[in-house]
Amino acid sequence: MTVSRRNFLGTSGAVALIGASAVSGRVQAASIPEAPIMKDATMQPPLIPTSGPDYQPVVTLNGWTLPWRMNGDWKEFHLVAEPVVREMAPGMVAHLWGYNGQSPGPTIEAVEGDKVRIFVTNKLPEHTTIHWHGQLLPCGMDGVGGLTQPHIKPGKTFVYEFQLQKSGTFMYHPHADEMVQMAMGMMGFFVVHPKDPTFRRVDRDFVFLMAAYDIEPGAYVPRVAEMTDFNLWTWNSRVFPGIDHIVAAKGDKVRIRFGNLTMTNHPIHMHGYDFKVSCTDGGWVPEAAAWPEVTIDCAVGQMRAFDFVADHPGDWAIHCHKSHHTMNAMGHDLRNFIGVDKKEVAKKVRKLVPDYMPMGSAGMADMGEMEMPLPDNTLPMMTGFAQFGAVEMGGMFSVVKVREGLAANDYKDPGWFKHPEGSVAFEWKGEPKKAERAPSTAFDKTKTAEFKVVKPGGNSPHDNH
Ligand SMILES: [Cu+2]
Repeated sequence: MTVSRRNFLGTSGAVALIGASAVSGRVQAASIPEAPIMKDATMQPPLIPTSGPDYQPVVTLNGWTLPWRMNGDWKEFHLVAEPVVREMAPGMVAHLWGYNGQSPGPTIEAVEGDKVRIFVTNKLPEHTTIHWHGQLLPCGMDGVGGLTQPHIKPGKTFVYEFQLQKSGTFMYHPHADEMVQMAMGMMGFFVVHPKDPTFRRVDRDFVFLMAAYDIEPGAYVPRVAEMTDFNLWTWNSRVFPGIDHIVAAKGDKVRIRFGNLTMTNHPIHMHGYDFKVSCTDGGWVPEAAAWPEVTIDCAVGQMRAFDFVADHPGDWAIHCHKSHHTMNAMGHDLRNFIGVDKKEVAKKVRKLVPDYMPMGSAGMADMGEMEMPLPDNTLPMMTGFAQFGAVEMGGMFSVVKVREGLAANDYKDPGWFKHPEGSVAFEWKGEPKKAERAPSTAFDKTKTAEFKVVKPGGNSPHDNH
């Protein structure tokens, strides 16, 4: 793991400790646990539990799980809220706010019944708090700045202590200057595993959070005041082709869990399978009631998990079904030029702008293949290549790769699917048939159209006035 550790026993540690003891008299420890940080957006192997009940740990796409330490019967974690640099896909980084070096922050994993103590150190230039979305806990641990606790001022550390009442799918995010702090990328996943290791157990369990950013081409910092017109739709603050593939062995029971902290809903669609909706942030859907879907909408502030048995090998697309959410930075005021002959106009424009390229006369697919000059730190609107050519996607798109014979906990990219012979759609190369129908007259300009005019109040049989 490329985790590095920070030492909080220096001067900042002393300040942080005063902050912590001022809030909770119950902290037995003389020291704050170390806060591991992550330097890059590489998926880390699942953190297999070494004590307590057994469980199948989750895999965070392009992310990691926060290590903890035991202190008596408390599981102790340390989150640091701070400015981070997040690579959104190779070729583009964003200057965001997050936790422990990345946005989203590390995934927190624990077990139903655990007593968790979470230290939160604020290294942002403004105050913050953390709300534990979906957890049942004492009101004063709920993390709503001003309402349930004082804000955590810059440089201070607060302590949250609560016992995990139930297993399930949760998240954490600030409840202070929310519009700015969530638009800057502050969020993280929180998975509580069942005490019974066999309950709804799967072999592979993937998690991601959805966030939307508005980062102008060439810029690094999101425009936080944007309400609707975002240009980067992300899973774990990554866009296609930068989002990890979801790799599973044939026959595995697989769970995919996600939460939505954007400003709009995301219908998440997976190809090749039907799946069962198994869990929400409110709890487990009883197995007999888990309903089948191929697309599950996730509204703002909701979380969803679905389960399937990976019995169909292949490279199966998984994506948001809103077509504008599978694109990267673009202008939204493009005209539709389909059917327009721009040749004459292009000649004139090139006298002024020699590089001018007329586009869009036959759709926009040419943008998926073309290498246009882009501003620095900007991703193409439609991009990515697979074994048959340009994928013409961006944003919320990835691939579920199901293969035979993968070892347990092997999440390495297995490459593109080797299709069985004769199982790929193919070009028909026979002789074209002679036209059997009469040519259409629908667009024949030589014929005049006939219109029948019915006078208002006339004798039309449909007139019932
Ligand atoms: Cu979407």
